[in-house]
Amino acid sequence: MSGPAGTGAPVRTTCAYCGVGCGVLATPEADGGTAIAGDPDHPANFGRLCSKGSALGATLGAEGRLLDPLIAGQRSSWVDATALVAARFADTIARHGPDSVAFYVSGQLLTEDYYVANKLMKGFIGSANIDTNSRLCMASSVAGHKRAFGSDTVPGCYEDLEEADLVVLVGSNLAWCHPVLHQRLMAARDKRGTRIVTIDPRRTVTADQSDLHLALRPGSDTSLFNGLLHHLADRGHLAAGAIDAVEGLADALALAASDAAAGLAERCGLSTGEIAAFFAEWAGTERVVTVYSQGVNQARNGTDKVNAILNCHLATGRIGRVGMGPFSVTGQPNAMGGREVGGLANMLACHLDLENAAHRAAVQDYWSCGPLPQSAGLKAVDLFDACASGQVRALWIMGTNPAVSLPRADHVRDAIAACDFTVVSDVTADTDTAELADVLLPAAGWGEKDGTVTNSERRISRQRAFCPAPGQARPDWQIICDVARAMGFGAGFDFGGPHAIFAEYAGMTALSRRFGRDLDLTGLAGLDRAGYDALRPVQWPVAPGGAGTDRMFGDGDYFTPSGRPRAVAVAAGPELEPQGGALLLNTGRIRDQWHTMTRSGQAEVLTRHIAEPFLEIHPEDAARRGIGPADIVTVSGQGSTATLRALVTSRVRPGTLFAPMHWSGQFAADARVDALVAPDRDPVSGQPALKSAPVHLSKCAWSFYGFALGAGLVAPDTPYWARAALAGGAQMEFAAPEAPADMAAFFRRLAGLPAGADLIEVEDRSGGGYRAVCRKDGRVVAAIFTAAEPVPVSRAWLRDAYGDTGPADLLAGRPGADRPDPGPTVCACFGVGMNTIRQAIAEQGLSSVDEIGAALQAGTNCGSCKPELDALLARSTARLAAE
Ligand SMILES: Nc1nc2c(c(=O)[nH]1)N[C@H]1C(S)=C(S)[C@@H](COP(=O)(O)OP(=O)(O)OC[C@H]3O[C@@H](n4cnc5c(=O)[nH]c(N)nc54)[C@H](O)[C@@H]3O)O[C@H]1N2
Ligand SMILES: Nc1nc2c(c(=O)[nH]1)N[C@H]1C(S)=C(S)[C@@H](COP(=O)(O)OP(=O)(O)OC[C@H]3O[C@@H](n4cnc5c(=O)[nH]c(N)nc54)[C@H](O)[C@@H]3O)O[C@H]1N2
Ligand code: SF4
Ligand SMILES: [Mo]
Repeated sequence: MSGPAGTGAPVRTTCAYCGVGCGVLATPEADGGTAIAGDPDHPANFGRLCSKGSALGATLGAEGRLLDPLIAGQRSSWVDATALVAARFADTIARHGPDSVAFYVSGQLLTEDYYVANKLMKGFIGSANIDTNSRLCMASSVAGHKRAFGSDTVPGCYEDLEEADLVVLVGSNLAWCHPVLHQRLMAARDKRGTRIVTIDPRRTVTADQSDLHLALRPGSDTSLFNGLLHHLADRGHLAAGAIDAVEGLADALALAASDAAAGLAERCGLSTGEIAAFFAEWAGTERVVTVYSQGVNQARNGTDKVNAILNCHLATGRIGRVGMGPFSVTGQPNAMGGREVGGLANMLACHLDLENAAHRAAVQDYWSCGPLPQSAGLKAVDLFDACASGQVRALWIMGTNPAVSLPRADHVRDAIAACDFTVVSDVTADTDTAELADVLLPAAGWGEKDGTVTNSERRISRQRAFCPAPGQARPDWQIICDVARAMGFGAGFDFGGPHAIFAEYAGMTALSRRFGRDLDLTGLAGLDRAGYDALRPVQWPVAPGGAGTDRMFGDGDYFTPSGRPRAVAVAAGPELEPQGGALLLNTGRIRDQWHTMTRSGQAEVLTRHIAEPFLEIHPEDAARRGIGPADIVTVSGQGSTATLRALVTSRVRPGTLFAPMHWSGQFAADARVDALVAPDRDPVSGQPALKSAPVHLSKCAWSFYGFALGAGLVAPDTPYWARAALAGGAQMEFAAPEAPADMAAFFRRLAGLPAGADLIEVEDRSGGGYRAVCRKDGRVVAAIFTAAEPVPVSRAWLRDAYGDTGPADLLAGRPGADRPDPGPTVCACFGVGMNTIRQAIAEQGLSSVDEIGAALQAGTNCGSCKPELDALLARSTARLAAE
């Protein structure tokens, strides 16, 4: 395939974001940009991409990048930085032992990076103190898989969602978090009429797209699935011989029966009719896939939730066959790869066990290293506690932003600051975690480095470099190997490139085979550099001569000592109802941002969907506190606060709140919601309960609200602000208890304008409002709109008008009659707003997503907004019906 004239050939790579693992074609363009398209030949996406994937090209610029090693904030060289890191780690180990140092790594590292980090810590430093942000993400699924299957194995593949007749989505906002997989499911539904049930306390866009939404009481999933298990047994739906074939099933059934007898509907907060409908669908459909994600994993009983789901599939034999099975969808691009190479503190590489002496001896032999640690190292939350207490004295954080993403984040920030020596490897210069580092190491990012990732369906794909790394940035594997060599572990880390690391890792999986485990890549062990470069996506296990494996366990063989799968008797979950006027804070993701926004926050197209940190509040809870739409509210918990914009909606249950996890100190004044989250953990997996923090809520009775756009905006000195990227500048929301005395001075400071800059001002003395615009050479360079109440200006219209020659009536804050207000952006690819879509539906009588696409282009590129288009159609149909 060749690119258009004047451009390079497309490079096949894999998306940097979620665990769907879509194939991407990246084509360098003559102007230095990169054209991004879905790879039609990649079996994860067959050419599709979502809004985040489509915008990857906009995140490749040098802006915001960390370009040089920094020691105490000063530019340095790799020679000096590597020597310093090696010396400080070696010295700390010599004085305080190997467990006085730790690595905290990430499911966003490539498998090769992960492999050498783990080899260095467990094999050569001799400590198991390496944990990963996957602890916050997949640990309960890993533990649940191991309890049930004897191994951390995802049984099925994406095709199963297309071949199923019923897909149950538990604690998964698939439409926003795994959009391309959701699109595949929707396309299959169009063909075969797949039924979809969503189980989520919140009415998400995914729930809108389902046949049945069970807005269960938070945390009651184990009871619901216990009830289902009991129902399946009661109505004769267990597989023939299941009681003997599945270890522990009798006990699981007994506990399920007693749980089901004790007021199931009441416990789950659902009607008996809803429960009966769900049970009947599940029982009556053989081809059922149960997809689950963070609403399951991130709970105090996350592992039990996982096993409650697995129990139902094992008991009915609906696993390992086409269109059936439990399916843990992974979050990060390489959450799976990290699990494979032992990135968690309680695992060895290749799915071998730290506690098993024979496994340890085999690994020691393969690596030619000293004795391996015999027990698990510190898990994420404990690891940062150990930094605070002085047990860990040297810490290396790679590819993750724990000062934002870990529970009790203010404590974590203090713990990192308190650690004697902290190293951070990142692609971004300014992150909340990077600010705390003694040494900052610039990593090569997506598009600049080579390696492999494994997606949710065990499929290994290559990420390939297509542009040079800026400044002195280097791939993570190289940074780690250089430090290892400087520590004197040369022979183990003399790799000529990621292909050599991959070959060593793939060869090592022979140990997994030898011990009867499933993680087998020996079919790829002989790849040379050319073979590695040409590697096509393949699902492990890959035995020699094999073509990979789509489904596991179809033969009924598991990896437990008995070879039989295990059902686990799980008790009802903990009562989550908070006491003393507290509310339950649920947290998660939005469609167009990725985690702490270090990359996605730079693409202006991705800020058009949602540009501010918000808090979903049920109307009853809002009314009780006098909170109106768009008010600013304070949420408090764990001795910390967050200041957010109120979004009053019945999408959340009364007594519960929802806030996105994305906003960091770089993008907002005070919106790090993890500061409020308690560090409660699942006792089996160590995964924190990030979806159920008790918090208090109050309204900020303030009288100064504003919105500004400009080229040089700086964060104002107000207790609320939120910044978002905008072509040629930024936009800023802000609010404060009182308006500043000198509004023009406030605007000049905010917009970075010279003292003499010409302003056109309008002041509304009675209403406390102020509006001003500054033009240069006829172009708008900055504008501000403030009021004593949340300012009702059209952000979408202003964003379009900004940088334009600027309509004369810009200060009106909304379009004149001749210029329609597009409303908030729904389709990010073509910038189509909600008002435009609503109007077209009404005026042109559009009745399907395809018709909207034909009329407005919305939804015709990446398709991520199709669920929202469908919801707009449904609402307008409902309105017509009501008229
Ligand atoms: N756009 C976008 N996509 C992403 C990411 C991103 O940052 N942005 N991150 C990726 C990563 S790393 C991950 S882990 C995945 C996460 O993907 P998801 O798990 O789908 O996303 P979340 O929004 O974290 O949470 C899912 C849902 O769990 C629900 N929930 C809360 N409590 C309960 C409960 O007690 N029971 C049930 N049944 N549900 C509950 C929440 O209301 C929420 O809607 O997304 C991946 N994809
Ligand atoms: N309240 C709450 N908290 C949560 C969650 C939740 O649902 N609710 N979800 C949890 C989950 S599932 C996850 S996965 C975590 C995610 O949380 P984090 O991992 O902390 O979030 P990211 O923003 O993805 O951080 C990745 C960092 O790596 C950098 N980076 C990107 N590419 C590279 C690279 O190639 N090399 C290096 N060295 N650095 C790179 C980025 O700039 C960024 O700073 O958050 C967890 N925290
Ligand atoms: S679904 Fe979107 S974010 Fe996830 S891998 Fe595919 S393109 Fe990337
Ligand atoms: Mo995650």
